[in-house]
Amino acid sequence: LDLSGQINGQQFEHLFLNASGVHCQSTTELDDLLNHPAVGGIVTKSATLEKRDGNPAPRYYELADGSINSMGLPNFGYDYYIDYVKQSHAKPTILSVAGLSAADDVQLLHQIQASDYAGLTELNLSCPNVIGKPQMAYDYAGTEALLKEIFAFFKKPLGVKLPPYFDLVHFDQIAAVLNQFPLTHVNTINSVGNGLWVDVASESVVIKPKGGFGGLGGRMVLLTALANVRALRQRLNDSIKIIGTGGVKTGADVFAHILCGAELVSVGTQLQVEGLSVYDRLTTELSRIMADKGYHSLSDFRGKLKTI
Ligand code: RRO
Repeated sequence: LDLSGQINGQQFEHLFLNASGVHCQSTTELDDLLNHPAVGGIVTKSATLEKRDGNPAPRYYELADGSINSMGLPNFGYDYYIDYVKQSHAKPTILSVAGLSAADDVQLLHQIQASDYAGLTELNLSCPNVIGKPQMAYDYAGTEALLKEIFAFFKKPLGVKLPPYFDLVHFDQIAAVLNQFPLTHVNTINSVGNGLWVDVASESVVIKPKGGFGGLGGRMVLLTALANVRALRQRLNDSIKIIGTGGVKTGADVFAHILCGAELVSVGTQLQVEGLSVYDRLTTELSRIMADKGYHSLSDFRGKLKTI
């Protein structure tokens, strides 16, 4: 079976990636992913200009049907990740960067432009957990102005990580902004921002930062993720590929992401829960579904979701 996809002409021999934030903060973790046969490429933890410890623990909590996090961008800093992705790797790399401000974003991208990194970059416009910093991609005019400033000097392959949208007009608005730029891809969705879990026995929240509010991931966000992949695939230029992220627990979930139009699929919470063997299980489950249906490659059904 052909489980490959392409972004900006870069071949991913296998569709699976990690979702940024999970198993990708250290070079050891990134190596683990790259060495796994069922992983097609990697995304780094979003890098800020300087190293950050992130928010106080507990800052990640697993629920029956997903996760809530307010990590607060713990990462080893831009220099650490650019050094890693600049090395020669057998699989494609995606360098995720997240400024703490639009000015930081611009500075990060200037540094990438000036470096000899030739791979993909992904600008995280959707971190929900830095206190006092709203998710940029909910500000359509701000996102447009930022991307205008960036594409005036940035000539390397660039995609963006988006937050989930919940209104059809908002899909129209963000797509109208993104379609103005030569983006290689959008990665959708980031966590569903600022959920709140209440533990009834202890009458308490379960994570410490922000009074318990945090980004939701895992199976509970699958329907939102599929809607975002589908709605953006219907609205974005064909040249902008979609990385489907959110809610993947089974091979059927992966199949659904592809049907909605995903080129590649990321696994976040379920990778955290299950470890790297999740990729073997998902590959087996997806392959069985495809074989049963007589499909040989993802392109046999990618984007071909039927409506009634
Ligand atoms: O580090 C985080 O708190 C975090 C980030 Br940058 C993000 O983009 N998404 C998320 O759920 N957590």
